[in-house]
Amino acid sequence: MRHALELAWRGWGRVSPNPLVGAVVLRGDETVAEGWHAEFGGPHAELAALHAAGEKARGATLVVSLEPCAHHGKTPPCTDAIRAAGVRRVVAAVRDPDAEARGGVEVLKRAGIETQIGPLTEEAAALNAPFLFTRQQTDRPFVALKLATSIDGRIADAGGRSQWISGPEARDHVHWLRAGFDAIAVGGTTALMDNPQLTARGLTPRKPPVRIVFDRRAMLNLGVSLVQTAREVPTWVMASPEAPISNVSVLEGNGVRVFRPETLAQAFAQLRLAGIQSLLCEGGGALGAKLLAEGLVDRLYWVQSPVWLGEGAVAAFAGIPASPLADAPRWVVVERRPLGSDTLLVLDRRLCLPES
Ligand code: AOF
Ligand code: ZN
Repeated sequence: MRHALELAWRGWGRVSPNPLVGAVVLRGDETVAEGWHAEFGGPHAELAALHAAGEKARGATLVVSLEPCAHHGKTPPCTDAIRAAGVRRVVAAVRDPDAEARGGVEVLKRAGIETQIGPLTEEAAALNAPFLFTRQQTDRPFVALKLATSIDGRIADAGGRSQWISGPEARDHVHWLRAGFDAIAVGGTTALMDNPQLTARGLTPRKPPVRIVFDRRAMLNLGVSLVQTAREVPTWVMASPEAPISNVSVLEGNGVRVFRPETLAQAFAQLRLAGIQSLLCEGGGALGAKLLAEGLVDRLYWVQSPVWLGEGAVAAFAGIPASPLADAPRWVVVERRPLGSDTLLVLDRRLCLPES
């Protein structure tokens, strides 16, 4: 199963909003074939693995990181292919909560195939957190916040300088990370001051993530590269109903799609309706702190760099209400990864485990 989870990652940037799925065909202890979901709308991982196994699938065990689907979607049901291949046993890490695809285990059981859920259910749930989250909650996308802080939790020095706290390895990793999200967001001040591109580099995503700027007054202007390239890479601005109409017109005239939600919650609801299932917020500090304080962050990608910025430097976690230790929210560690001299810590607010 660990290998199936590793294979699933090969679809990163290519399959969203569908899940990352990997599969292995076993005969006894021997791996006879493997497969993964490589492209949105393409063959599912199970089918790829069964195809690779050929006749060796007969009587074998199929190990897959997500319950096989039982529906006709863009592809026929994997349960049909599993039966036709003569698989004897199916081990799936986690149930599929998708309203259309669910129920594969029951279908397989009725066909006389042995089934099992787990091991590595929690790892598989973390792997597909955005997919599972959006099947549980429909009022907003799965929201991840990326932070690069000093060892003392600061995002900029006392003079506001933040380039660069983290090293090149961490920055490359963030480019790779972007490719798997439907959208990348920053605050208006960050867009104006840092003039970022917010494109995925190092991996070509199936669709470039939509670039979103939370800019209540619609202050972005033509000097900003996000606006200059809005006709090439989708760029949206979340303004407020009070934003000057002249600013909004300039943005729209340059190919920027402008939304005018009243609150942050409404902004997220509008993004979900517009098809965004997963969003990676990259700052700045004010937007990140607001998202955290309002409980709108599902995942934290926290790059910790071994530099001290000390008193007076800008704190990453200001304005979070205090909690007594006994009831303090405790997040789930999803991953710890060294990146050069930095450390990436991936934390989820909770695991989205489907009912089994
Ligand atoms: C995938 N890849 O490897 C597996 C999936 O529209 P379809 O036919 O591609 O079906 C998508 C659904 O199938 C998806 O939401 C999930 O519930 C299920 N399993 N999907 O894209 C895969 N195994
Ligand atoms: Zn399937």
